[in-house]
Amino acid sequence: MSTSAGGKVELLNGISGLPLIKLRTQWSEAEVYLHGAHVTGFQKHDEEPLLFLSKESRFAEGQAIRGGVPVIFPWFGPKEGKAQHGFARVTTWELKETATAPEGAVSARLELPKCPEMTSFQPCKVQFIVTVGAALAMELAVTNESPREMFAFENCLHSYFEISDISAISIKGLKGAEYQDKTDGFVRRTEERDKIKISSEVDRVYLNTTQAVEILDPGFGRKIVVEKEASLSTVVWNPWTEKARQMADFGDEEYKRMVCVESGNVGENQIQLPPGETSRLRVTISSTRV
Ligand code: TA6
Repeated sequence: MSTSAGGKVELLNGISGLPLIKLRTQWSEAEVYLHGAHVTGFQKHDEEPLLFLSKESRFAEGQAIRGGVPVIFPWFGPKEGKAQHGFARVTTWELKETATAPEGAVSARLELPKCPEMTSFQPCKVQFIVTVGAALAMELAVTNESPREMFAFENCLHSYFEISDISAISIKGLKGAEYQDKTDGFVRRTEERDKIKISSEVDRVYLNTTQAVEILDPGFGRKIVVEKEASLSTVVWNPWTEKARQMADFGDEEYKRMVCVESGNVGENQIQLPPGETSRLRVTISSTRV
């Protein structure tokens, strides 16, 4: 499928033969696996990749892809006896529609099938829409199909960003936000820095913040901007050396080339969705030269 403005969408076989949607535009290209509705790549033609993907990532049923944008639903973090970060990212989604816009953007709409794990939850409909142009726009739409019950869930687009070096970057946009420090027993602190530098393991859940976040990367001469809608939580994570070594699907040195800035509603920001209503978590990732 292609447009007059050069947009093109193809369904291919990706790594390990997993179905992959390739989206190409005049500005950029992106890849989305049906496995987890997982955006594994987004790159503008004249730039370094915007998303990090581990060279050690697994591409297998039941395994989460390490990098890109894991879709976290319906819970964030561990849950007794269940897969960490929910089942959406390890389920094969259905491709419902692809579209090309006259100006050249292209999009794909995927739906989470009514898998067994879903039916043990509230009846709900879950869709993920990826729109590729000069920026990467993603929407996780959850509709509560119960006639009477509220639907309480967490959601998060767990974006891994490619950076020149962890020592070179700084993160702006979280000053004044309260966060839980997962490296220190979830103790609550307030972010006092305008520009956050990372020089050890960082795992922070910033709460009640709707601000856009910027990753300033002088090494790549760019600023990455993460804008979000219908999201109160921002998570910042870098595993650093010890955690990097412990992850089999992550290179020991790869912590230097990535940082996660994740957008969603987790913990006390979890969503309480009334019957019949739809939650639309939207994240737009863009970059500019600096
Ligand atoms: O979002 C940060 C985090 O919750 C970290 O605590 C770490 O567990 C990371 O997610 C990766 O989780 P995963 O299950 O993908 O290994």
